Amino acid sequence: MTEFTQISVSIEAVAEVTINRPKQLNALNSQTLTELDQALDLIENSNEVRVVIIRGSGEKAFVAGADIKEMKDKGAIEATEFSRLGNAVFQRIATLRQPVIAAVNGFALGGGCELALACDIRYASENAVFGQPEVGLGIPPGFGGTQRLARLVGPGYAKELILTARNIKSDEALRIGLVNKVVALEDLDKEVKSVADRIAKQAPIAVESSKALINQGLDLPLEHALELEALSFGSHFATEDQKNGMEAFVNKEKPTFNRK
Ligand code: DAK
Repeated sequence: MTEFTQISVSIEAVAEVTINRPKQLNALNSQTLTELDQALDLIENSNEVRVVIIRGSGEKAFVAGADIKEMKDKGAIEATEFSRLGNAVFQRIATLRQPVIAAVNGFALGGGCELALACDIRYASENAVFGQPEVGLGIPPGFGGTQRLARLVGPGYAKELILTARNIKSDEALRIGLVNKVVALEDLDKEVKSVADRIAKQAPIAVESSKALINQGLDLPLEHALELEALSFGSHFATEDQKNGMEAFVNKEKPTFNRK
């Protein structure tokens, strides 16, 4: 386990990143974002990590947003730098080669909702609350909320949530497709670990390619995206994982995958 001042990260097949500012409801300041970036360095450079879980510490919040206390006195240049840092870190999560799962307990507001949106899969506890309260603070969402929320739940719901600054509970978040699954708080870690373990057992190169293909394809015309898929598909036939996976199926055995 590597402990930074506000983030801890364990590097193993299922890596766990915890945001550790429970008294401030895990609000993200510049230090938290910088440490998150450093945790991503460790994950990206590890040959061991297959999947990542991000959670907030304590039972009250995943992340209650960007740190308003730190942000409120920023000038235009500092605010732009803060926004660039946040955007770079969140984009890094979204495009990280390994899949990232958000385990959302309690508040996921503003930058917290945007952090969950940057992840690939979102599981929430029944007490989770999602929202983009920024317009009530005099700013638009700044860490990708206007873009990723609209892509995930559609422009209608995204506009309603962002323009009204209304918070929603986990049942509504599930209904509009903002989260994949809602479970009791006491089951959240177990359920998230179970989906992470399942991903970690699949062929790693194929998992990484699938994440990248879905992400990249959504920004391309279908024709180009399908060609990208075909090229990626073909390239997997030069991997040991493909040989092992198909050989094991034919021999009615369990495959072993070595990310080769
Ligand atoms: N920032 C800083 N401190 C926060 C915080 C936040 N976002 N949220 C909570 N805290 C702190 C509280 O100030 C309090 O600290 P102390 O007073 O004890 O020192 C402690 O956490 C506990 O919070 P409460 O006492 O308020 O707890 P309650 O249960 O009464 O209320 C709450 C929980 C989540 C409803 C409430 O704390 C709340 O409304 N928090 C703010 C939620 C919010 O508005 N979040 C969105 C922040 S804006 C951009 C970059 C990024 C962004 C935008 C632009 N660019 C640079 C362009 C993102 C913006 C945001 O995320």
